[in-house]
Amino acid sequence: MTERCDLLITNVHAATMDPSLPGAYGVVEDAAVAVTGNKIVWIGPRRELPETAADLVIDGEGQWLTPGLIDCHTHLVYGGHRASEFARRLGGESYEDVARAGGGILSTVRATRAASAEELYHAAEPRLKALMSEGVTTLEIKSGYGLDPDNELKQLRVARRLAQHYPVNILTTCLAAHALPPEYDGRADEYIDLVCNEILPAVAREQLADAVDMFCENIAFSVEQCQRVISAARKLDLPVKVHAEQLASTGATKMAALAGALSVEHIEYITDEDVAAMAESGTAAVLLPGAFYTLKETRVPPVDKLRAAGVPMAISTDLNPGSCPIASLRLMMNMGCNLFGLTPAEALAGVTRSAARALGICCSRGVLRPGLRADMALWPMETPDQLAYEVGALKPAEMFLGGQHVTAG
Ligand code: DI6
Ligand code: FE
Repeated sequence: MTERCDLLITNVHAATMDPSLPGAYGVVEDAAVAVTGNKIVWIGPRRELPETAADLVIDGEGQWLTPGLIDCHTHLVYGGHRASEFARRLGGESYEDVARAGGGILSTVRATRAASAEELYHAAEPRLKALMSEGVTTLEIKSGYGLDPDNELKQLRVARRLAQHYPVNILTTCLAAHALPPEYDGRADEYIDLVCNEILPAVAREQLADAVDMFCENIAFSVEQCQRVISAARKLDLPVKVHAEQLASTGATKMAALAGALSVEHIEYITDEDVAAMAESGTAAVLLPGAFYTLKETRVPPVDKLRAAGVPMAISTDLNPGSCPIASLRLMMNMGCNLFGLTPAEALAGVTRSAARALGICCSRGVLRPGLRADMALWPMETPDQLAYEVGALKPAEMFLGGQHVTAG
């Protein structure tokens, strides 16, 4: 009997990233992939493909098919820029010095509050296009530069609007607990009350966020304050993520793992005990080598220990105006290898399967497997190692979002 499907891609090699297939990339050589609706319905060696009739057949010409890339941690909706802060840091001031002097995140808060939704939307577009042009089909966008009900909602609405106008999946995260706004100076607990009692409920009412994040750090919020934010998120049925141990060891990672967080992010300063807690709770690690590079950090996250403990390691841009104004997920893959010691296959897992874990969407994305979304990129390369090795010239030849052909960026 002849099977039917909407789209059939043949004559490709597939780096499925399916851990149940052999090898670090889960490779199927000389593969075929059948798609019906927005899902993959068959994938395997071409010679095993049942007789299939398709509305559209694409000859992949021996190129490589991968899951669409996932950038699981960005702050790409913001006003202004921080080029002058960059110059100050080059002159010797640290990121913390600048933040404590009222610059840093708070200077972007001033610019974001002053910008209209329309202005924020247009400022975000080139960043989004840059990510998409490199094969990104899913990304996360955090708020955190509004720090009051109106402006946090404004940022999240802009992120939702980008998703309506661009062929890309966008998950949004409310990061209202990112920094203490100036009007709450000296009253951090009262600001956390505002986050828990007003901002998060308003965000949930409008369904503007898929998750809640917080910056648990000496220059931001304490472990106890973050625990309150987590409880408020739980009451609203929102999963949590935590910016943890980027600049110092604080206990944030262990607290987040015990609270069942989806992911902890940055984590340069975590301990062995933290790694064990993450392995136990299934909390993913999100590694952000671009922030490490930009801030000229010297302490690397304990990749060997995370690997040995089987903790999924995602890699992301952290795209933001301060610690990583770099809109390239492929460069982050390269930095993940060169700066943090990942293998090229771990780097690809970090922007596919493990990034999906960090976003809580691994049942639908991040791997090429029947039943999952047909979000895919086709690359003119000879080996998937090239994705972490080359930056700049290697771009996807084709991209598919839910089985639909999309034009990158
Ligand atoms: N950690 C980061 O790397 C970003 N936010 C955070 O909590 C930086 C945000 C910024 O500097 O604007
Ligand atoms: Fe961040």
